[in-house]
Amino acid sequence: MKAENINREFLDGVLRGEYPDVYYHFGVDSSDPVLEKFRDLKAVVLAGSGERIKEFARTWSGIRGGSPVIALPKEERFVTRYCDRVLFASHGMGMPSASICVQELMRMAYYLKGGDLEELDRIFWARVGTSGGLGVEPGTVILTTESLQADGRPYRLLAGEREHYFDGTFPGKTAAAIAEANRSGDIEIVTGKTVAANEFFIEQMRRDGAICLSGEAEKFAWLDWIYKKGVRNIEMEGAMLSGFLNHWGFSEFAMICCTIVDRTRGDQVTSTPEQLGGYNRNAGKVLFNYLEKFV
Ligand code: R2B
Ligand code: URA
Repeated sequence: MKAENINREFLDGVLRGEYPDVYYHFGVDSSDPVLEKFRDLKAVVLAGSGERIKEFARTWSGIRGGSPVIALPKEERFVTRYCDRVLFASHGMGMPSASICVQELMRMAYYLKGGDLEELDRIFWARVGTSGGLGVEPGTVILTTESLQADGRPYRLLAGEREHYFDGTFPGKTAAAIAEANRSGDIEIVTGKTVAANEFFIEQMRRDGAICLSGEAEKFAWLDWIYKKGVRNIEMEGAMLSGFLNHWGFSEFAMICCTIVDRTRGDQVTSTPEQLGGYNRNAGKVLFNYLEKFV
């Protein structure tokens, strides 16, 4: 862990009991007794939608012999479930939403582990989601090696007038371990870079938005440019996720995204609900095959 990059000035005051930490978007604070049940936390699994979180928690409970599922009460922003050492949380769509989720979960994790950096570093983080693929069949699962913004540069944020850049790489050994845990399966898995766009239409160079700022040639030039950089899918949270987790110094995290459309063939997501369900299940299976070994 990178102790110097964790805001211990604030977080250690919580541990000393000087004030509680309010995880506002989750509707609890650090003094809430429900958190005592989360002390064994070993993995944080993130997904965009609350329904997927509920389904993941049910699946994990089934795998773990009906282990109880605990919910945090507030579901207005993020849906949360805890079951057998895994905290499942939805993050909404896009980096502004997901960054709130990740920061509050990190504060919670720090509190749960009493600020013990070795314990914290044993936590595995994963985002499981959907994405637009580049030259791969829908349903393919992409394991991300590095996530970049749409201009090919890493995630950055403004801190006042200063632009802060984050490291978007994902740990190769975790991606390799996930691939290994799925070696005997029938799901197509590809490793590659991921573009995390700030928007679904304009920044992903779609031509079917209500605003279209790029021509067909420009769109394909961009798809070709990112493909040549090693990008195999496009989504909306990965660069922030790896950026923050690298900043704090975590060693084990991953992004596992199914593709639901091949952007080299079209912009609209025309798959049926059944097909989409199947694609999502692929990403879930890849996660659980690894979680069963890890947790
Ligand atoms: C994938 O899918 C969502 C947009 O449909 C977004 O949250 C993402 O990253
Ligand atoms: N999510 C995205 O952000 N883009 C896609 O094309 C599909 C899912």
